Amino acid sequence: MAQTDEQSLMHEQLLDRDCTTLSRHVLQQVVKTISSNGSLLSPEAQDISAIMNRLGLAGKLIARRLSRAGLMENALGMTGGVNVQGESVKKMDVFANEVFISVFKQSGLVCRLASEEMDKPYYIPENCPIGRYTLLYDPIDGSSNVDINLNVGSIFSIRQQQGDDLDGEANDLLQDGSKQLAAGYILYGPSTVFVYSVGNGVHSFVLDPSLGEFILAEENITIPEHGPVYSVNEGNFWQWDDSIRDYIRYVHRHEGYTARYSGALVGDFHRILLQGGVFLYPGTVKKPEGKLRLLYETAPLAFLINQAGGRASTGNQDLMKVVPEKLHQRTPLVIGSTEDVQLVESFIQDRNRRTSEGPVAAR
Ligand code: P6P
Repeated sequence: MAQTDEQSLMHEQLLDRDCTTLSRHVLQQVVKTISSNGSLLSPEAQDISAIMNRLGLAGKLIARRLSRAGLMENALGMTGGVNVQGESVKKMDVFANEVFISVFKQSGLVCRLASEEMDKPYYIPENCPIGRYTLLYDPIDGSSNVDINLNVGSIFSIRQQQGDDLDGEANDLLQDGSKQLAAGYILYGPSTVFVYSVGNGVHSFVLDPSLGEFILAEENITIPEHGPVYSVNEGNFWQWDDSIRDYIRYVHRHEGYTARYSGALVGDFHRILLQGGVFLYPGTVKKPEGKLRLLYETAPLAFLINQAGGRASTGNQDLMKVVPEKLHQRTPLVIGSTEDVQLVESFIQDRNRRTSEGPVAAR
């Protein structure tokens, strides 16, 4: 039976959507970014698109392993080792870390990789004369969720090498978040979602396993000004500053707030990006600088949230302005809807003010 015009239009639209793959979209975006603010020099536009495509391949390889891990020998559980963070290393952490390294070998794109799982940056010498890019990444964020089949993610940030790094210390990476060319994450959940920005909006893609392609799901994602969710590990309540406790008491006592916390930053962030609200990982007595790492966790997410119209801070400072002193530096994190982040900051500023004014004189 002949298709109606409406049916053929719908099929054409569906086909066009299925053809909006990650690599095609990134190329369109980086061309737009060049024309808007010239943040990417035209010869590098193709590079960023190719790098993003390789990151998509890494995501597919990790998603495939995660989907079968429960049936495979030696895929789950601990390695018995401890990483540079002092955290127990899971077999999936090691696998995912190696995936990112492998997809960039012979790519001619990425010269250095800096990872949560490696004390020092990993160099791919054959790429260095050609590709001046550094990939900073957390290969599996939230790995405590892996063995119980809950969502985990990978977080990435792309920077351009500055200078010749002759001492192999990659000290040129110790710059603020504005030096990021691109950032994003891969969320391994009921579906595998790839979210990225090259400085021209935030865009999400869903992996279509039947095509083996990430297909555009949502363009120019904008976070709501305010949302009901606050996402924090309240088990740390007694380790927080009074200002954070004051904020938590406020949301406990006021209508319209609900707690959601998965133990995996990428999933908690993704919920807030789409529905609004705030994620917090404040400093604690044991970790005054917080737990999350700046260069490959909080700075990439700050890049994204700014592109989505939200806000990210340490509680006291715009997170994109933090200059790290070391590769694995940690920062406190308050990130999400502008109104909700500013509410948290207001409790911190109020406490700072009262502390600076000293004890109230007896009247
Ligand atoms: P806690 C996972 O280990 C992680 O780095 C983030 O993904 C997550 O948000 C946080 O740590 C959870 O830490 O101390 O609440 O278990």
